[in-house]
Parts: sequence; structure tokens; C-alpha cells
Amino acid sequence: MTMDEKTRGDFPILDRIVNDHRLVYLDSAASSQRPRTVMEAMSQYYATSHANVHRSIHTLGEEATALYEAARDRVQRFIGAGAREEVVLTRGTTDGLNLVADALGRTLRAGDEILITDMEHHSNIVPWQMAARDRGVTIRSIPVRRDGALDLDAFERQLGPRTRVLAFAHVSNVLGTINPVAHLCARARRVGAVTVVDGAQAAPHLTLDMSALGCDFYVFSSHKMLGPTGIGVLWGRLRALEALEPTRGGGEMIKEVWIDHARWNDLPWRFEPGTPPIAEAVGLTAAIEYLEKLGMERVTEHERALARQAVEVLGAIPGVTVYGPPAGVDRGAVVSFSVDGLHPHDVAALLDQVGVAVRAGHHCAQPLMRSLGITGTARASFSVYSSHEDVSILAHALASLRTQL
Ligand code: 7TS
Repeated sequence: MTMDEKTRGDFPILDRIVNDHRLVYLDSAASSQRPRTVMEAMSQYYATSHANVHRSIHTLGEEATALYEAARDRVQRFIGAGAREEVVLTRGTTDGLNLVADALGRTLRAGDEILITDMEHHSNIVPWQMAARDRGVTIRSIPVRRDGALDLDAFERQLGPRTRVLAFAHVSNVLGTINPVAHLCARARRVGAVTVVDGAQAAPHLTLDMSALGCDFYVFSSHKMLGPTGIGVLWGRLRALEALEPTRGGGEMIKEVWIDHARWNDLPWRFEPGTPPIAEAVGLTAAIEYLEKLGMERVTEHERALARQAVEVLGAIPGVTVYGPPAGVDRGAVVSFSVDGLHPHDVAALLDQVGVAVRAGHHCAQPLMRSLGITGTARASFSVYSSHEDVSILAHALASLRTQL
């Protein structure tokens, strides 16, 4: 039994009919769908145990707190983090990146440099611009080669004693490129730079091990990995997190408050002001349980096979250009492409007519589009329920689009 045969029945939304066709959902990189167990865990929580966390000395309050903190433990194991204190629950990747950029930004001085890459999602660019603004801090960016890989020679030239931060995606949401995290982080560490990895497109697909990656911070979103929207993870190496001043204040993040000052709470609560996304934490636990039951190595293998098939069959259609690493090089679960003579938005709209959902546009990566010399792409992306048949349907639909031109 293939993975999609095993999982499809768990995702009720996949039974949807869209424009008289069975839904072929190939937009999981934007947001994946959820299995029934995630939805049930959240509604069960609301039906039986909801209360605020960390403050109510009553049964429901204690149950809610235990469930919320259990999510942290689950995440810790899932990503191979050394301690539960290293796991900060956020609102998502964007939120985590803003938190780190804001806090690190306050430690930067004129002349310092932040190094990012040309393949970043806007959420790993704009927060750094905000952190650099008015501080005399320069942002530099590692170029991307034609084959979708980072230009490591340029990286060596750009990295230097002024580099205070290196921030980059583990997996590109447009190209699918898997960046050499351990290598980049090891090089950055030698010049004393803090490393921040955007794992939004990696956490849903790869086995993660924070100790092996060697970065200081790692962020991802739950909604791309079968969990609910509104929650995500910021992992920080204990020493790196301890060195950050919280930038957002409120309840929960303090130990003691006076009128003119306050004493921060312990890690990780210091970075979790206000009422957190509690039901979402319960949903995230269920999503991780679901993925772990499938086995992350098998998830990677399944999605890699789909990407391989897509690169091959889409690339064989006349007039279709596939972007990113060439066939034979491992990539994440996304395949971007364009069709000669058609705007990517038209490609997506025409595919939608036959029930095929892909994303089109700049994918929140305008600098990358500029470096590729294009304005956008269409993109198919996969999850555990995606099938080889889905990819075939996409390819047939594209081939018939071409004949209609
Ligand atoms: N970083 C990467 C690499 C991403 O792919 C995304 C979302 C984000 C950050 C932001 O995540 P969020 O959960 O905070 O929104 N990427 C996409 C995408 O490729 N299509 O829609 C959203």
C-alpha cells in the first residue's frame, strides 16, 4: 500500500468536488490539509477541557496547561531538541522570524552585517530589513546559481567578521532546493555569527535533528505539517535563547512586575506573552503523532518520489519549464514550473477548472523571481496524501492546456 492509499481516508477534504472534478490538492506548501485526528483532538479539547493555561488552579485549568505543555514535549522529541526550555510556541514561521529578528536586531551596531539569501521567503527578508533600519546595519544576500543551489563561493566571500547574523531557508518554497544547513552554520559559527534557519518547508517533510543541524534558531509553522493554523515553533539553542531580551511584554512572560520595571519569567515562557494558542497546541500534538506514526523517513521518501515524478513528467511536456535542482538532485516537496505563452495565474485558473489546485505567482519571494528573470511561476507541492495519480492528472491537464493554446 502506498502512503497516499494509507492516508487519504483520513483527510475528509480530499473528497471535495471542485468544478465537477475530484479535488487534486497540490498546494500543500502554502498550507497542508488536516487529518480527522487533528480536528477531533481540538474539538475534544474544547468540549471537555478548555480553560486558560498557567494561571487557573482548578481542574480544567490544570488539564489545559498539561495539554499545552505536552505539545512542547512532543515538539522537543520531534525535532531532537536538547531541552523543553528550547521550544518556544509561536503563532507561526513569520511570527518566529519576527521575534528573533526583533530581539537580535537590538544587539546590532553600525557596520554590522546580516547575511541572507536570494531564495528567501519575504518573511525571512522583511523582518531583517526592519531590524537593520536606522542602525547602520547592512543586509547582504547570497546569490542562487542556475541549478537552484546557493553560490557557496560567493557565500565565502560575503561571510566575514562583520557578519553578525546568517539567516536562510532550510528548503526553498519555490525551487525546492535543500540547503546544506550544517555546512552553512559551521562556517558562520567560525566568524561568530548567529544562525537562523527558516524550516517552514522542511519540518513537514524531513526528519529534523537540532543537534545535527548546528544552527542557533530554527522556526516552522504547524499549518504546513498537518496541524492547525495560528501556531508554530521557534527552537533556540539554550545559550542563544538566554542571550535574547524579550521584545514583547504582557502576562505570562514575567515573574514579578512593578510599576516601572519587571523581572522576566524563565525560558521558554519569557517569549510567550499573553494567552497562547491552546487548542492549536493540542492539534499540533495530534499532527506530530500522525506524522510519527507514518514515520518521517517514509514521508520524505514518498514526497521525494512525487517530486521526482513531477520533474520528469512536467519537464517532458513541450513548452513547460521546470525550475530548481535538476533531475537526480534531492529536493523538497515543491516543483515550480511555467508554461510558454501563459501567465502563471492563468495556468492556475485553468487547472482549477479541472479541480487541480496549484499556487501561482511570486510565492512571496520577489527577490528570487528577479534573480531568475521572471515574474512568477506555477507550483505543485505535495504532502503525505498526495499521489502519483495526482501528478499524472496535473501533467495531463497541462499537456491539454498546451494543445488548446
Ligand atoms: N518561510 C517559508 C520558506 C515559507 O514557505 C513560508 C510560507 C513562510 C516562511 C511563512 O510561513 P507562515 O506560516 O508564517 O505564513 N510559504 C508559503 C508558500 O510558499 N505559499 O504560501 C505560503
